[in-house]
Amino acid sequence: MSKRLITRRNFLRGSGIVAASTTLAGCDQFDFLRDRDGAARNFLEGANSLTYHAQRLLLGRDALAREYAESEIRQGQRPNGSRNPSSSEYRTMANGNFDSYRLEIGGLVENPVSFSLNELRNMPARTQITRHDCVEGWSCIAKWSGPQLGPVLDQAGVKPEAKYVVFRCYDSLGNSLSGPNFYYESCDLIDARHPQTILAHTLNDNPLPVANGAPLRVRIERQLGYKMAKYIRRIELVSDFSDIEGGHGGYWEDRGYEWFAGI
Ligand SMILES: Nc1nc2c(c(=O)[nH]1)N[C@H]1C(S)=C(S)[C@@H](COP(=O)(O)O)O[C@H]1N2
Ligand SMILES: [Mo]
Repeated sequence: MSKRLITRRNFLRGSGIVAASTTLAGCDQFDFLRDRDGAARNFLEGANSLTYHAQRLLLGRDALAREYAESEIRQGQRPNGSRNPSSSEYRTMANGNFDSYRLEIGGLVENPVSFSLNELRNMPARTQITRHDCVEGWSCIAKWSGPQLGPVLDQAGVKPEAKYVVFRCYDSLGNSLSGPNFYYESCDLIDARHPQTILAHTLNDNPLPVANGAPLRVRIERQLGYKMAKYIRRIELVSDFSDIEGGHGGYWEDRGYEWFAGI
């Protein structure tokens, strides 16, 4: 079958899901999705698990995202979403050049651990030039470096019952009655252990800027931009994310985006 294998878009066209994904492309067209029990939402959730299983089947677990040449980096990584978290905890840390930063790893692990930025910088790193695709319809090619997530998780010892990796961030987008809506994301252990899934501390050969998620953000190269949590505070291994925040596995997922945003 090789290259004539069904592309995602053709597959979706064939299954009649394209109309729905097109609506999803514009962020301001989201309001109807806030109704959790709406027919549209149930339809999309059905489509989500369909694309998840179909893509896992079509792509296989190890398919690599395309990597580019240095000459294809045309501009800096365009910042999107939060660009400058305002919490005093984050501000203090940023003012001190992130010396006090510690990445915590907890949840379903044998030994909860934490790492300083120096420790993370001294771990063996992977460098990759990849294309970031935002759901809003723009792309950017950039060079990212940092340790692969898999070996970092292994230092904590992932328990067999763990299924998902949750990234908890320092920034919040708006507030609800229970306080700030902190950004968070999640992926399964297949994506977490994918060779191109890295905890990036370096962007285009410089320390990751605040606008792009300093001091640490994840790259999950076969997924859309919103999966790539910036400003990571803590990583949690879980067996289920239904009791975390809105229960859909991510800040944007709680507001209607697909959890599996494979590209
Ligand atoms: N913590 C956090 N991570 C985030 C976001 C955000 O607002 N907060 N925005 C997401 C979206 S929609 C995109 S496209 C990318 C943008 O990354 P960039 O600013 O490096 O381009 O980060 C993603 N990760
Ligand atoms: Mo995005």
